[in-house]
Order: sequence, then C-alpha cells, then structure tokens
Amino acid sequence: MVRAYLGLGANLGDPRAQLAGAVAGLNREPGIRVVAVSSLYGSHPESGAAQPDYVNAVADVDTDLSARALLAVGRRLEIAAGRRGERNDPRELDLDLLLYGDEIWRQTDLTVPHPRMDRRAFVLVPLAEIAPEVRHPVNGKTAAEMAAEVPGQAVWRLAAGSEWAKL
Ligand code: PH2
Ligand code: MG
Ligand code: MG
Repeated sequence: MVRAYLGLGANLGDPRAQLAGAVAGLNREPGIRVVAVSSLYGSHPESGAAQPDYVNAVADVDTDLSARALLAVGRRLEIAAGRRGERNDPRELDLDLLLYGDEIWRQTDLTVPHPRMDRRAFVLVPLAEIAPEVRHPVNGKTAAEMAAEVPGQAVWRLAAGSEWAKL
C-alpha cells in the first residue's frame, strides 16, 4: 500500500461537480481508497492565459496500484469528465500525480513528483492543508515549508473538503 497525492483541477463546465465526481470515481476504483480531500480553492490560470479561473484541490489516497496504473486511472477519469484539449488548454478535469510515496520517476510517460508542484500555490496550499508534514523526496522539504516559500500567487478558499466531496 502506497500513500499518494493527486492534484485536481478544472476550469470548464461545472468545475466543482467535476472535482466531486473525480473523488467519487477514485474511491470506486479497485485498489484506491480516498483518505482525505482538501478544501476547494479558486486560482487564476498559472500562465496568465485568457482562460476561466481554475478550481483546484488535492486528494490523499491509499493505493495498491503502481504509479503508472494510478496515472492511467486519472486519464480515464479526465476523459469521462469530458476532457478533450491538449496540455495547458482549459479543461473539464485535470488529475495530476503529485507524489507517490517517496518514489522518483523521470520518464516521458511518468514524472513523479510532479515537476512543477514546488512552484504552484494552487497545489501547495491544498496539499499543506491535508498533509503539512509530507516530504518532497527530491528537495526534502515538507508541504508546509514549500507552501510558505512559494511566491505570492492568489489562491482563495471556496468550500471545505467535507462540504464539496461526499466520501
Ligand atoms: N493547471 C495547468 C495550467 N495552469 N493554473 C491553475 N490556477 N490551476 C491549474 O490546475 C492549472 C493552471 C495545467 O495543468
Ligand atoms: Mg496539471
Ligand atoms: Mg495533467
């Protein structure tokens, strides 16, 4: 059993419903149990692109699946939520593997920890909410430390995890 953290995001359709659907979908999946979900946060698109604001959250899961299999489940849930676009296009659902235990993979089809997680307030603020002590296996910092250091990027809380996700 491995403890993993997934980043959830959406900025098309009904983002809250798609994120709640993704959490329910993860929990229904054999070999995945959702342990906790963060509050829901709003943020502007990172690139400054002319896109709707994002809704983001982080889920903490226990899993028997490999990192690659967990990522494949995420892709399946993205497509089920209606995602069609390319990387960085606005999307109905984005499910990113942030951390998979303390494993480090740098392959074209599997990059864990997520390569940009240490610079993204919309990842670090929700991660630090539910797992302040979890450590990034490359830089050795905790989520709370990384969240405190990330340059000011507006992230606003929309709803408590207990309200938006029915586990
Ligand atoms: N995801 C991106 C690009 N930019 N910006 C915010 N605020 N939230 C995201 O989830 C996000 C983004 C590509 O995955
Ligand atoms: Mg992403
Ligand atoms: Mg993604």
